[in-house]
Amino acid sequence: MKLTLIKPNIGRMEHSLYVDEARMEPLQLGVLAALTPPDVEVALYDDRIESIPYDEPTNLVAITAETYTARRTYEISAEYRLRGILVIIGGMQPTLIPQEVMQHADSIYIGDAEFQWGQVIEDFRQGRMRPIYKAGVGSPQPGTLTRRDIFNGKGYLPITLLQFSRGCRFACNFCAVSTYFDKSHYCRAVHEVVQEIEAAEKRNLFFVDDNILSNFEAAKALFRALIPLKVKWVSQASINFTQDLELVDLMAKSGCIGLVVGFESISPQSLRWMKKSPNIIGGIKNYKPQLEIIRDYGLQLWAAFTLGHDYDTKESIERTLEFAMENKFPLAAFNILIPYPSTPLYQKLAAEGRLLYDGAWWLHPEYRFNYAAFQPKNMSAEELTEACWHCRSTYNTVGSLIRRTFDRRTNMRSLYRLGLYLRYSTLFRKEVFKKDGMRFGLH
Ligand code: B12
Ligand code: SF4
Repeated sequence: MKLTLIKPNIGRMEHSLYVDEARMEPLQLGVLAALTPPDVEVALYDDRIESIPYDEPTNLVAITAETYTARRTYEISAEYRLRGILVIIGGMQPTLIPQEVMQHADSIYIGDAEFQWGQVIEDFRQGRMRPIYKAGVGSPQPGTLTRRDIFNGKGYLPITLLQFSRGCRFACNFCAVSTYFDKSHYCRAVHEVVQEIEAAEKRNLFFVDDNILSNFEAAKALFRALIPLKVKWVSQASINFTQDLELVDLMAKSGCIGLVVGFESISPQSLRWMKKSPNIIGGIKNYKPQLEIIRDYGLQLWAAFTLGHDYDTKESIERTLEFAMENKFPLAAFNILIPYPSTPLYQKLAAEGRLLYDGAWWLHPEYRFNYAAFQPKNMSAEELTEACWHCRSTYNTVGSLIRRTFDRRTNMRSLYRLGLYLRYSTLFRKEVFKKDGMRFGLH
């Protein structure tokens, strides 16, 4: 039996194809391959880099789908089904909105692969694959090491993706992760993480945890185990971690060089509106002392903002940009607030009749990457789109990148740090300009 795994691209630029230059290993497909019985031949095709050989013989196709890649996923699925090959779609999108995905696949998989993927393969072999597999969510990869040989030769960034935990205990109203994991956080056995690192060839790690510091004590146990491995790692976390200096110290000692941190907004009203509780604990005036702690430890931040909440105005968005410039975050993402299906934000905007593009913006032919998909409270949708673009483009001018370079406590801390900053800030700058206004799907 042969199984073909597919990672879809988002789409294409207006006048040419889009090649993602910041592409990383698709970890979920490495996990799926590892959970597949060893007698099954596995092939991986990454639509972000290569053409999909639809006519190459295969028995079953498994596609991983997010909301942004849904449209392209359905195009790929249609091609295979036209050739009589069964397609199963799993991941974020079928878990958030199964009724839509079901229309585009022979079978859909809801939840984490760990729980029922073995059953799917068995059912396929018996010729009785079910239309829906409803699995749960839980700890990452119990007893399973990611299969990384399928990533060979694809030209991914030289960084190993892995997970210590999944989900997050907080309940931000816009967060698809909070909906997927129902506000829960699940950790993997520390010794299995260590095993995974020892098996990987590279020592630069990206823990793709949704919030690696959701549980302080669990995180400390991980960091203690990482110290002797002498790795360098980045991950994602909520800002409240600065409350526990032992945690910050262990993090730095274990090789943490940077984090994606969701600041989202500098307005207390907006933070309350979106239920971003980790940022409200102790009050927003804390950003300044919190940032001092982070800088003392030399952590290079990728600050993430979401713009368009009900208390946001054009002026508050401008102030957010100024806040980011003042703090010289090595990277900053100015994301337009996006109503992902089934999130509390989506339901609220739908109830208020404020969704644009007929609600399913991700499928609408007129929708483009980084466009506002709802009617904001204090400006028009076009003004919000424009304000976010203004932040993104201003933050990423060459002059702005140069000004941020000379930060003694972060980028200039060592040659290694400087190299990282120069490499990734220029790479992501390029992506920012390329992706804006991208079409979804290829056709
Ligand atoms: C790492 C990551 C990235 C990396 C990309 C890594 C890469 N490989 O290229 C970077 C930082 C570049 C990135 C970029 C973006 N990301 Co991102 N990213 C993630 C993150 C944190 C982890 C994904 C991951 O690898 N998880 C580990 C694997 C093992 O878990 P998994 O994907 O959940 O898969 C499990 C199950 O879902 C299931 N499963 C998955 N697929 C399949 C398929 C089958 C057949 C089966 C049976 C099961 C199955 O089994 C797996 C194992 O249990 C997720 C959060 C999340 N929890 O998903 C966000 C997330 C996927 N990203 C998101 C977004 C919005 C983006 C961006 C669009 C951001 C932006 N504005 O530019 C971009 C572009 C994404 C794209 N498709 O091109 C959103 C998507 C929301 C949605 N509703 O779809 C998420 C959910 C974050 C969030 N908080 O909302 N991202
Ligand atoms: S803290 Fe981050 S991961 Fe957790 S619910 Fe909020 S946005 Fe989602």
